[in-house]
Amino acid sequence: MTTDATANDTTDGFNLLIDALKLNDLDTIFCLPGIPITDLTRKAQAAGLRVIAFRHEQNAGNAAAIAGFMTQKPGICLTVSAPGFLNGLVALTNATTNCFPMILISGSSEREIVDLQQGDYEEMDQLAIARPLCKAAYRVLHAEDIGVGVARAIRAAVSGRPGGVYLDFPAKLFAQVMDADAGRKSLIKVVDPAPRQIPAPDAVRRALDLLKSARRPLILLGKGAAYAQADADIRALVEKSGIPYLPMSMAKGLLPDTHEQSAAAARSYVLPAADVVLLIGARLNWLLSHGKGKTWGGKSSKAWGGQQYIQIDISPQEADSNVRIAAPLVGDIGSCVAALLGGMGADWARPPADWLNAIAERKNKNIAKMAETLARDPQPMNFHSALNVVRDIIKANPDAILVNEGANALDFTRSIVDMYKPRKRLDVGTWGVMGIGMGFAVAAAVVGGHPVIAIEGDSAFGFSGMEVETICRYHLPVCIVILNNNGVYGGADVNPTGGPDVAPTVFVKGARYDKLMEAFGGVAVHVTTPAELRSAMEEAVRSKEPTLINAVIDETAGTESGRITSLNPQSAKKK
Ligand code: FYN
Ligand code: ADP
Repeated sequence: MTTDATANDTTDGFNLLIDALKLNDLDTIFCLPGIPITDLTRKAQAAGLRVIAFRHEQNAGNAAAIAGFMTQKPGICLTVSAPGFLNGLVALTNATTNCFPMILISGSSEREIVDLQQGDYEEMDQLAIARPLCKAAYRVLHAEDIGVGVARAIRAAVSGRPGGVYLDFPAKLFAQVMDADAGRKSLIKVVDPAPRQIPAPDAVRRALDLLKSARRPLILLGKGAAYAQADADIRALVEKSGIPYLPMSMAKGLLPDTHEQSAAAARSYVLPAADVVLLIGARLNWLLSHGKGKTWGGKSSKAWGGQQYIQIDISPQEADSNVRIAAPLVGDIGSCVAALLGGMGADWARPPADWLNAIAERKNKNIAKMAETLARDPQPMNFHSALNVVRDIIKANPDAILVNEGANALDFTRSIVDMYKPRKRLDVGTWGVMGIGMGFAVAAAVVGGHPVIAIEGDSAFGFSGMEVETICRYHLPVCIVILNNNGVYGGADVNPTGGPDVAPTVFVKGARYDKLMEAFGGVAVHVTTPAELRSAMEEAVRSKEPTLINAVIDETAGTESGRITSLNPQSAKKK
């Protein structure tokens, strides 16, 4: 027992949970202290765990989720009961949607009171509420079951399709005492929590035959491919096959975005034009037009159709979710990619030159158009001129971790800022959710071991901005750049009534978010030009000091919701 047992060689729920986490190499807890877990946070820190306390549980949960994505070990989020649990539940659900492994542990009311609805302090049937929103949910009532509970939660979080797990700890469990030796024996060190899932040889053969038959093949890399940490084999598969690839946003960097086989700058051409698409850890959901070019209005565009899909996924039921999958390859990405590589003879033919040339033509046109836009230097700055600086900073610091959220701030960063290494771009993911920024930034700094650069829309930053204090408190190497255009999407809307209230999407004009960092002792910078932005970012990366840069952006720049403006239904004719 690594934690001090009580006098007559007994242990308790506090120590059993701490020891179960340590036994399974889970050394960091993201939390917000309060009833009934305050003492647990103190004991965990005293036992040598890293305890990172936040200002809102949603941010602690997001931190745990992205720590899971980055490490393949479930991130641990610890909250108080009821409202704290509910705040953490948003992150747990988002983690499950994104296939990030995390465990939300919440204190709760005693069963006998909850089940009789007798009106306890923060009474809530948390287990019942969590169950439909996460991958698995368990409650532990007895100290001798804590070892099993933690083991089940770990295995559920990382085996198969990773996801979020809820672990319910009624308050009295923490103080339950048991024999220390029996306690030691009750703990479980999980063996092989995420077992390899080897694809069937006939499925590998089917996939290779279809890929070999393609005239216009395309490889699509999703965040599952980034999570799998099979980086060398994935790169080998792309390069050996010679097939163009398209990275989804969190798969950027699996191969450098500047790679000659990247088709990212010809996205709208390659997706409908490809005849065989190899999906590696990517779902055919809204981000991929459901595999049929489904426009946001629900109509399928004529350009799509006729594609044949090969889908590598650890989830057997993912195939056919949107369109027919001609060659499902079920297994873990590492095993599936290795099997494909093993089956590709030395004589594997590269794709036809006309396909590669057609892609190069469109790619070069878009790159030239982008270069022209990036070369402009408007005053006030727009997204392009500011992000042209960020592009250079990331190129000079490829190990830096980029956190990104917003609408225009997200979409323009995705296409302008090239990534060079895997798992370095952390963003809004499958749900497109706002509010992940500071939780992701804290976790990236804590577990990533490199400086973090968070590129934030001013609206997006507002969801988790109070964690600037957390970033300063732990003195984390986080540089926050707020692309401040005075509102949600922009600051140019007006109240049509002419009344005193500003339009719903408009913020305080000229807000100085940098003052927030000043309030907590970090480095605060206000910039209005690319040169000022470059200098401030270079200093932040050099100094590794918590920094917030308030970058003034033209309030008319950008569109409503960025590249998904059409998702925001608008009245047929503007009044
Ligand atoms: C991409 N592009 C480039 C480059 N990279 N041109 C030049 N150089 C480079 N490096 C081109 C690309 O070919 C596209 O042009 C265009 O830029 C956009 O590329 P992107 O962003 O990859 O593609 P697209 O069509 O926007 O992707 C659809 C999408 C994406 C839904 C996957 O928009 C997305 O992930 N959106 C997330 C939205 C979200 O979650 N928002 C959060 C909250 S919204 P063409 O090929 O000519 O089309 C709150 O309101
Ligand atoms: P993106 O949004 O980047 O397209 P998605 O989140 O839609 O990515 O898809 C990720 C897919 O990867 C999920 O279907 C998930 O089941 C799968 N996945 C995650 N980890 C692995 C793994 N290790 N092996 C195989 N598939 C995986």
